[in-house]
Amino acid sequence: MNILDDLKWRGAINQETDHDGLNELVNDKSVGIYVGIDPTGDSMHIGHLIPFMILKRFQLAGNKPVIVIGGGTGSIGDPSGKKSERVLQTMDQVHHNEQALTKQLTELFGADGDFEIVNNYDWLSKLSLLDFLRDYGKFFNVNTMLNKEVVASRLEVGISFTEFTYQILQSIDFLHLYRANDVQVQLGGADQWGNITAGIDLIHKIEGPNASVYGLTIPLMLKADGTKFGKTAGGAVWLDPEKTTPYEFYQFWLNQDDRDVIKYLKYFTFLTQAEIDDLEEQVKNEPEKRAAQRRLAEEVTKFVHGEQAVAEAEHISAALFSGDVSKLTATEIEQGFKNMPTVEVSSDEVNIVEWLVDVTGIEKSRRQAREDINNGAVRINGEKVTDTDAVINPLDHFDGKFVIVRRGKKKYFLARVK
Ligand code: 485
Repeated sequence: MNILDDLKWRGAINQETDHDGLNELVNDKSVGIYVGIDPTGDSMHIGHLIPFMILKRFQLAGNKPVIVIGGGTGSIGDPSGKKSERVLQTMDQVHHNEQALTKQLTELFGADGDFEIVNNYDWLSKLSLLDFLRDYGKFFNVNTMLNKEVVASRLEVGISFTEFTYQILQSIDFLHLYRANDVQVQLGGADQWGNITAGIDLIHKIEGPNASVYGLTIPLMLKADGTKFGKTAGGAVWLDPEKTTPYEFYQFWLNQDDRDVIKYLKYFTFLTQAEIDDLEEQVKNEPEKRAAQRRLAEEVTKFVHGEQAVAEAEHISAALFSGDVSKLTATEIEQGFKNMPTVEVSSDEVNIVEWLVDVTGIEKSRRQAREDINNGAVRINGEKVTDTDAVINPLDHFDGKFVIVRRGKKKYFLARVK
C-alpha cells in the first residue's frame, strides 16, 4: 500500500495542499520531507512524537527526513495555538534546549538510514534587517497574514510585531530547505497549516508557480472521554527518562481506554494493518486481557527507550502486581516507586511494630500494626511477616538502599535508607 493511503488508514491526515501531486511525488522517487520543532523546552513529549513518527514512516518508505531545530524561530516563538504573547527565552535557554532536542531526535532517527538535522539559527541569524525586508517581506501581503487563523484569533488580545513575523521566518526555512536540501514537503500538526502554506506561497512567488512543493498536516489527537491527550495527573508524558521514567511511560500506554487503544496503535506503532486488525478483534472479544494495550506499551516504549527498558518495565509491573518485589534491581525500584509514598529511614535495626509506627509512620498505631501483622497483611521486601517480634534490618536487601513495605493487597511504601 502506498504511504498516503497508509496514513489515511491510520487517521493521520488532516489537510494536504494537493493530494494527487503529493501522492505522485512520494510514490515516484525519494523526496526530502521536513518537520520543524522549536526548542521551547529541553525534552519532547508524546504530542511531538506524532509528527516525528509520521516522518519516520516516510523514511521507512524510502524518503529522506530533514529535521529543523528552530534555534532561530525558537528565539521568537510561534503564536500558533497560543492565546497570548509568549515570554522570550534567553539565548542560553534556547541553545541548551537545542542540544537536548537534537540528542533525542538523533536517537529516534539515527538507527536506520539517511536523515539530517539542521538548525535554522544558522541561516536566520545571518539575515540583516534590510535583506529580510527587501528579499522576503516584499512577498508577504499583510492582509493575507492577518487572515491566517493564528493571527486572526489573536487580534483582540493583541499580537506583537515579533510574533506576527513568525510565519515569514518559517516560510524562509521552507525556501532555504527547498534550495539547499532538496526538500519538497513539510509536515506538521494541524496548528502548522498557516505557516506551511505561507512557505509554499513564498516558494511559488520566488521560484515560480511550478515549483513542486507540498504541505501535509496531522489531526489534533483527541481522546474518547474528551480530556486532553498526553496529560496525566503528573503532567505531560516526556520522552526524557529523567522526567518520565520508562516504567511510567510504559504504564501510561498500558492504561489507555479500550476506545482509544486502536487509534493509538495506528499512530504510535509500526505494526501492520493486519496486526492492528487482529488486536482490534481481541479488544472486542476479550477486553479483559488488554492485549492491545500491552502491545501498545511494548512497541512505543521500545521505540523511545529500547528493548531493555521494556523488559524492566514488564519486570516491575509483574513484581508489583504479584507482590514478589524481592528480585527487583535498585534502578527498577527507583522507577517503579517514583510516585509511591516514600520515607527516609536510618539503617538501625528496629522491632517491626515500632518501625512501622514510629520510624516510618506507615501504621497509625501499635494496635493497628499488630493486627495487620497478625492477619498476614504486611510484607517486607516481598516476604510476608506474621511475627510481631520480628526485627527490621534496613540493610538486608537491595544493596542496603531500600526497604519495600506492602500493606494489604495494593498499598506500597518505599523506605529509603539514609
Ligand atoms: O521551519 C520551521 C521552524 C520551526 C517550526 C517548524 C518549521 C516549529 C513550529 N512553528 C512549531 O511551533 N512547532 C511546535 C513545537 O515546536 O513545539 C509543534 C507543533 C505541532 C507539531 C510539532 O511541533 O505545534 O503541531 O508540528 C512537531
